[in-house]
Amino acid sequence: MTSGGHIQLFIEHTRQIATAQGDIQLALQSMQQWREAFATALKQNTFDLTGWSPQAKIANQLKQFNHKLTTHVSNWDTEWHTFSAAQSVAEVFHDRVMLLVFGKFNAGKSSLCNLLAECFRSHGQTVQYFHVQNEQIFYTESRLREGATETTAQLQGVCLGEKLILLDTPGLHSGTQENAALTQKFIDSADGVLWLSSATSPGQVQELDALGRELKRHKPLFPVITRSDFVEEDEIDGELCTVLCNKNSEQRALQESDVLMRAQEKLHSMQVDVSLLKPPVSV
Ligand SMILES: Nc1nc2c(ncn2[C@@H]2O[C@H](COP(=O)(O)OP(=O)(O)O)[C@@H](O)[C@H]2O)c(=O)[nH]1
Ligand SMILES: [Mg+2]
Repeated sequence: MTSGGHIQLFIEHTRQIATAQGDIQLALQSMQQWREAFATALKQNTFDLTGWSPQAKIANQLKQFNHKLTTHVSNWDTEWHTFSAAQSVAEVFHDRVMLLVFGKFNAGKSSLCNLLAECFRSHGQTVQYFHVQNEQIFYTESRLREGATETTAQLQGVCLGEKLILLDTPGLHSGTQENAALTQKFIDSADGVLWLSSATSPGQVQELDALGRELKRHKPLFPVITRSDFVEEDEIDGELCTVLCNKNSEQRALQESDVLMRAQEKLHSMQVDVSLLKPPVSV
């Protein structure tokens, strides 16, 4: 997977990424108009309580319902504004393809991001690491931390070349409250998901439950089996040392087809379009 030819081809493909640039303002405007009309209609059509005895249980329930409905509608604007702050920060990346790197702690998410970043850099591409703090994006030169205990669920990532972004997500729904809006915005605008799991127990499909929202939005799912390697002892210049070797292609193919089959079944049971699933790869 990391052979020079494949990487070169991958980089070429990312350079050809073109995003559809329709006028989003027009679409937003018409959605806003629709929303306002909908809100007015909802507010005008609350239950009429005249004629009900205020002591009647049902009258009480209807009153509560009316109250919930109107407060819910009034909150729409506040929620919209919360997200629009995040929106403007996230817009820096609006013309790129963003992939969510998803998987359990220790699956190898940060390592894969760093590896791909190095490959891009060695092919003369720009690489820019970043993390999100206080609803802001901070760019850094330092690689993502590997093997680190994820105590704070910080969203971090790396821009690969001009068109591709990998988002290294410690957990989809565990973002700290202060970064919640921006984290959610990023996750919402991700275009696809790399689902990493270790070759020691690949494709634990229950992990996909957390991706329900993303998959129902038709984001492609690309399973990656990490740690597809083993340690061998070798003797170099009379000294015993350990060498990390790749698993052979038969072992990889077996795991890949097993993950494919189980993930297909899982997506089917989640009522998600199975064609979103891409063939798994081992790294
Ligand atoms: N043998 C082996 N170790 C790996 C591989 N990828 C990551 N690791 C190690 O696994 C540990 C966890 O990796 P990390 O990228 O931090 O996982 P994350 O928690 O998903 O971000 C680190 O010590 C890495 O060095 C791999 O492909 N093979
Ligand atoms: Mg990590």
